[in-house]
Amino acid sequence: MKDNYATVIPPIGLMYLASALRIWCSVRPLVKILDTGVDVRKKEDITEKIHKFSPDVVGISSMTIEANRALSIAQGVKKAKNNCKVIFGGPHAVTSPSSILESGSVDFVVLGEGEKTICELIECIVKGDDPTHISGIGFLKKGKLYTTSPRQPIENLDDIPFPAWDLVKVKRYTQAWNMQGYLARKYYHTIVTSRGCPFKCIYCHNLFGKKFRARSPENVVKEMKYLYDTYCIREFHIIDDIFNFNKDRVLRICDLIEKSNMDIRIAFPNGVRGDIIDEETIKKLKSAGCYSITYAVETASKRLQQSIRKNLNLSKVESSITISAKNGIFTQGFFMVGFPGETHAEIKKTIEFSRKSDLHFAHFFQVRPFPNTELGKSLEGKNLRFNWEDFGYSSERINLSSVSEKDYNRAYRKAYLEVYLAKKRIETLSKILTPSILREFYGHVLDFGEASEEDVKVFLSHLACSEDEIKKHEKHLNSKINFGRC
Ligand code: B12
Ligand code: SF4
Repeated sequence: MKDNYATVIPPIGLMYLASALRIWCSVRPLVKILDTGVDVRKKEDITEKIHKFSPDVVGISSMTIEANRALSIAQGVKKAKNNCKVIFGGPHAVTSPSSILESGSVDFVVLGEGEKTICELIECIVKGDDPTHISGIGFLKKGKLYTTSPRQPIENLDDIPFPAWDLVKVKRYTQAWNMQGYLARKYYHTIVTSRGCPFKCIYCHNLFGKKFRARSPENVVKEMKYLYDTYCIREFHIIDDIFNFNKDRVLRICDLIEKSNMDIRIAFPNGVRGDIIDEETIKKLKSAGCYSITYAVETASKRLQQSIRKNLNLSKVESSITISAKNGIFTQGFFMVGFPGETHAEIKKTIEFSRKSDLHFAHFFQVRPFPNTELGKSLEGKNLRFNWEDFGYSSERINLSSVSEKDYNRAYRKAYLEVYLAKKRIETLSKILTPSILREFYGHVLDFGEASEEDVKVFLSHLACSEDEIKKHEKHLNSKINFGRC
């Protein structure tokens, strides 16, 4: 099951588990996927569906941000069928196994990579065996969390069966909001070509371990070709942890795509490390169909790059952004503000980096310490409020920076104004976005940044379009923005 938030992408994790169960699990269970992002949304309808299907086991996948709803669904499952076993997996299971089990509606948590674990666990449930010998799981023993030995990662990813596309409505995800907000082609699908990342960012959830494990280029392109031929998929979003860790593999994937004669577009909504990619690779990606790359820069402060252990080489990533943009690739950047002890000058440096860069779009996030990450652990015992009940996008942030609450929130909102009111960005975006999308987009940016009338004038003065269009933009923005706040 997947929760429903603004962005809904194919539940690739569940699709992998379903295939593994069909092929690897000796009890050959009948498997269904219920995606609460696109199939059913209301809790009552979900419970109703479960009641009708009457499963022996329900597996739930959830990120931490979706945890509340996932747990209430688990509760609904137990109400619909009390003897149904509930297994909880995905990022939140790793983040907070105890709280999931203590909710009373979940029997097992699966920690990390799930294909092998789910098969063994289902076999164990069917046979009524003792689960303590199954690695990679957690359950309550005498009311306390008991975790078994860690699951060894699957060494050869080519061994994992392809995701069970037949269990979801593949084309329907095109109608949902995807990770980058737009598509170059009508039908797209996500694809995972590698797992694990050797870097050590302190805010990372480290789901797939520190060893980079990669599918062979042949296996990756075989999957693409299958989706191309069977489901008319013409665009792929690659969502690895670190797709470009091995340059030769990237070049080989590009070669095989070109040889396959598939007419496709490729986007990287995440998973490309900006300081280890070079011009040759960027050009090669472009000729294989890549039209969009998102670089996670996070902070432009060298001190913070070290303290968060991302250790990104800032001048290299800056140049990768420029090379990508020059090669006609749409470039986006992710930035984080509010790291422990971050100063106002450091926040400004990050904003300035994104403003001056050749990025088309920049996204800013406020740092949140998740339990069980290095960052979360370093703050344990500091009496920080962490309210699962209210853990949503709009819920209150914890300010770890050295800047006052008011200035921190102001700087965060202003970041958008500073970046998007830069002359070169307005000129570029007004050439590539349709006038109505541009209006809509700037309406949101200016409103979120609590823009003044002066800011709107700056925007209008940098526009590269006709007088008539400028007037239309002005009218739209003036009606959208709540100047009263400023
Ligand atoms: C795609 C993606 C998104 C997408 C879609 C997420 C989704 N619901 O599927 C979007 C863009 C929405 C997204 C948003 C965010 N994301 Co995100 N995202 C990812 C990403 C890059 C890939 C997820 C994926 O499909 N992986 C591939 C599949 C194969 O893995 P999987 O789903 O985890 O499944 C495997 C195991 O987890 C396990 N498993 C999973 N479910 C289950 C269920 C059962 C029953 C069992 C047995 C096993 C099991 O088995 C599967 C196969 O091995 C991951 C990083 C990563 N490498 O996973 C981050 C990640 C999931 N995201 C993360 C975060 C923090 C976020 C944000 C909160 C970031 C932010 N500050 O805004 C937002 C949340 C926004 C929101 N409101 O939803 C964290 C999650 C941490 C957490 N504890 O929740 C991750 C892990 C990144 C990281 N390395 O830290 N994200
Ligand atoms: S680069 Fe990404 S996947 Fe790797 S450690 Fe950092 S946050 Fe995690």
